Amino acid sequence: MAAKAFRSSFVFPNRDQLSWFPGHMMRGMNKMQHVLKYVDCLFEVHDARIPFTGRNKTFKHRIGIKPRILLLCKSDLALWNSRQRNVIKEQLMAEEDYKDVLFCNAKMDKDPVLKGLVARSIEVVNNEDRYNREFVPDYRLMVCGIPNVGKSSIINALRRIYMARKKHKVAEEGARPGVTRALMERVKIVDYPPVFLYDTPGILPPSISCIDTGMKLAIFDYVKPSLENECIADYLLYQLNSYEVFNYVKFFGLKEPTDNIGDLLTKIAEDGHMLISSGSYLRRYDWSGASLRFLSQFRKGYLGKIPFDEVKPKTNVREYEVNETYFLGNIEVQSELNDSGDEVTTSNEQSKEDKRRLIGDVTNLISSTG
Ligand SMILES: Nc1nc2c(ncn2[C@@H]2O[C@H](COP(=O)(O)OP(=O)(O)OP(=O)(O)O)[C@@H](O)[C@H]2O)c(=O)[nH]1
Ligand SMILES: [Mg+2]
Repeated sequence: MAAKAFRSSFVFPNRDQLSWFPGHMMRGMNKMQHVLKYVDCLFEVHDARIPFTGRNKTFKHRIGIKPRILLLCKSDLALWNSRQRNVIKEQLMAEEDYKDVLFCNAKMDKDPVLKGLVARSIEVVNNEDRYNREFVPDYRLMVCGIPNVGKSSIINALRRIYMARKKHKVAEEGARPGVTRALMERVKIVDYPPVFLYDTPGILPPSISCIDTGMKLAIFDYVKPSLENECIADYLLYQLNSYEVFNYVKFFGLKEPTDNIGDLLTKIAEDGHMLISSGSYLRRYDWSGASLRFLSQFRKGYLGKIPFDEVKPKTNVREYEVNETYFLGNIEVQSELNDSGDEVTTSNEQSKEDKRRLIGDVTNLISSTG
C-alpha cells in the first residue's frame, strides 16, 4: 500500500458526551450488592481486545469482597498471540486480586476454556472461606461487566456445554448495549454438583474519566454516547491508519487509504444507496448510517485487528551487556555479536552439540519469560 501522510493526532470531543449511566445500571448495581451474599464467585467479563481499557473499577470496591475470575471474552476478535496473552494475564493479576484471568470465546462450540470454567470456579471457591456456607451443597456464581461484552452469551454457552439436553437460550443476547436490563433469576448450569449462575445488566462507571477510553468503548459499542456516529467512525479511521491496517480500502472499494472520513463515508453511502431526502428535492448522503456500517464491519472483525491496548512484555531476562557472561536460570552464558551484528549466546566450555542445545534452551527461556 502506498505510503501516505496521515494525521499524527486526533482532536477529541468533549468528555461529557461519552458518559452513559442510565437508571437501570444504578438499580442493577444495588440489586447485585443485595444478592451478593448468596454468591460464591464472580465472573467479571471484559473484552479481550481492550484488556486494560474500560473495565468498571467500581466492581472491585462495591462487590469485590468475593473471589473474582476475569473472563476476557471475544478472544476470537483479539489480536494477541499466546505469549502476549500470558503477559496480559500476568499484568492484570498483578494489578487486581483476580483469582484467574482467562481468554474465552462464547460463540465457539464448546470453547475449551468455558468447558473448564465451572471446575476452575469450584476449585477457587473450595480454596476460599465459604462465608459460613459450609453446609450448602450448591455453588452460586454471578457474571458482571460493562454492557455488551458477552455476559449473557457466556451463560448460554455454559448451558450448551453442561446441559446439552436443554439447548434453548436462557439469557437474552444482542449486539447492542443494554440488552439485559435487570438482574436475572439464577439459572442452573450444572446438575451435579448443582451450580447456579446469575446474569446481570452491563454496568459502566458513572462517569468516564479518560476520553481515549470513552472513544474505544464507543468504537466497540459499549457506551451510547451523545456524540455523532461520524466522530466515532473518524476515530476508528485514525486508529486504523496509524497502525497501517488498510483492510477497509479493499472492503469498501476505495482506490487508496484515506485520512478523510468524509471521503470514506460518501463512498459507503453511495454504494449502499444511503440517502437522506430533505423535502422532495434535496438529497444528501446518510453519513450517520454509513458510519454505523463502517463501525459494525470493524466490530465483526472484517476490517482487521489492531492493538488498542499496549502489551509490554517484561524484558528483564535481556538486561545484560553484550560480551558479558551472565546467567539465565542456572545456565551460564556468554553473549557475543557475530559478523552480521546479530547476538549469539553460547557457553564457553561446551561442545558444538551442547552449544546448539543451550541456544535452544536459552531461546525457550527467553520466549517463556519474555
Ligand atoms: N465474536 C464474538 N462475539 C461475541 C462473543 N460473545 C458475545 N458476542 C456477541 O456480543 C454481543 C453481546 O453479547 P451479550 O451476551 O448480549 O452481551 P451482554 O454482556 O450480556 O450485554 P448486555 O446484556 O447488554 O449488558 C452479541 O452480539 C454476541 O453475539 C464472542 O466470544 N465472540
Ligand atoms: Mg446480557
